Amino acid sequence: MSRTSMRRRDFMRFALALGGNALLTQTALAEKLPGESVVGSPKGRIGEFPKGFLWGAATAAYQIEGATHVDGRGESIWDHYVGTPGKIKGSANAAVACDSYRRYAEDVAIAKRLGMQSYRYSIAWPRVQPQGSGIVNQKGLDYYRRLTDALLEDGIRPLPTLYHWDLPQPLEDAGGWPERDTAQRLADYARIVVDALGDRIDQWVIFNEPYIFTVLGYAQGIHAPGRKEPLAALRATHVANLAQGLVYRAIKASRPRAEVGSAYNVAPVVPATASAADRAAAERQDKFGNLWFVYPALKGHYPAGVLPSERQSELLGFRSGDEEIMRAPLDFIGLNYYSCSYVQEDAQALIPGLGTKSFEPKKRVSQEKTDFGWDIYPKGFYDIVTEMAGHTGRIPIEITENGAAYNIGPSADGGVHDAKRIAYARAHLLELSRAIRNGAPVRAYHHWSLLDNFEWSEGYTQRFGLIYVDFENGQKRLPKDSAAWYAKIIAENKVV
Ligand code: IFM
Repeated sequence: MSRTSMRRRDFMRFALALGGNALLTQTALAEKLPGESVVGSPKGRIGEFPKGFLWGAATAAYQIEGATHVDGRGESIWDHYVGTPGKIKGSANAAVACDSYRRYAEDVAIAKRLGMQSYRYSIAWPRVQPQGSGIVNQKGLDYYRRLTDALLEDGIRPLPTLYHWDLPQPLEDAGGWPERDTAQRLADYARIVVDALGDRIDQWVIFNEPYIFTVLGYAQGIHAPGRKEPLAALRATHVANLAQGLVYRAIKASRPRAEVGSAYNVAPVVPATASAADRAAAERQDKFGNLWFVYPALKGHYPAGVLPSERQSELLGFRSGDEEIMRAPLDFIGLNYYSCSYVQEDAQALIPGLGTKSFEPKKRVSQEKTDFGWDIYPKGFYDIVTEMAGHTGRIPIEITENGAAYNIGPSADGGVHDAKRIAYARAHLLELSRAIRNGAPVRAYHHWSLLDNFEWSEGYTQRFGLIYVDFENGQKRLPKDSAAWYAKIIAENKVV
């Protein structure tokens, strides 16, 4: 690494440690502010963010890189799944996606131009370990080193996620996430990555949305690997929790000073009707959807009242000693917020959240929807960040994703006028600033996403990017109006 980038990296570390109360790590807090609670910006005005707040954007390897058969990358469950007819809209695949494996320098340059201070990306396990165990593919590690160094050169904090859903297919062939051994495989891979790149990365995210890849992948069957096995899904949630603890310790063993977090999809849960049964279902779903991967890490146990207590161990495949394995005293918590979720009691399902019965809520929180059909509910952002901070206390929070799909293309004047995305982000940032003012220790915000990209089962039909990507014409990038607007927010550290 060049001396310049070292200096910039030291600066980023300094900024993270000293940029305001909300940026202090737990250790720093213990040293510097005994007994004082972490607060965001109690005196700030709504719409203003604390000094040192980090602004950035997020992406994920499978959604942007392409090059799925290049430089020794192995097959992932998503490569396998997209090959199954009828699974992905438009029969799309991610073989090229945004072509970021080749164009990463251009993407980093865009992030820099917009003034971003943090970039969340993910590392593809099958690029690093094509079989999911054993042989390491040096070319894969080299790619992430190049990407990370490009960010550091531009003074942007690298925030890699170790697992954003691309399980190596050989591990699925051996049972996948319901299989206990997968937890140790992830920890081994994490150790390889952190040993290789830990000299230049200070913060690591273990998982992206463990609820989604276990429940949608193994119970609902609408994400890879496409299994509809609710009991296997429950076991998968437990194995993911074991993995979270093992990976936490693998990272700390390699780099004791690294900060380790995980990114959770969170949503206020709204009962489909006012009936007692639906309200009880919503309460259970709040614990399952929002806390199922947080409690094991921070407290060493599952939230009570989700599974029947006398059957919980059997249903999860929980063994004595697992309490300690799952523990991961995370240094920061990542939250991804898009909308609320609705829940109806489902007598057929073990947990309402594992059910697949469709229903229409009696009353929606909002009549306005994004192009994906998700209710626009900015107040839910305030509510859930506040609720989660109530559970996680003084641990710093990073918003690891927030954004909206609006499928707006270039106009005749050549611009992409996505005023709707600006309105969505503005309303959500105002609510976030309110949550910070109310004491939530939030230190960073990452917009999802930097680029339009491969939106999983939706293929390329949902555009979340600040940058338009022309998938028909060589993946050309075109900044949308929202990109210019976001650059102003970053420059002024407040909502404009
Ligand atoms: O694209 C996804 C991302 O991979 C995980 N969080 C939600 C985004 C929008 O659906």
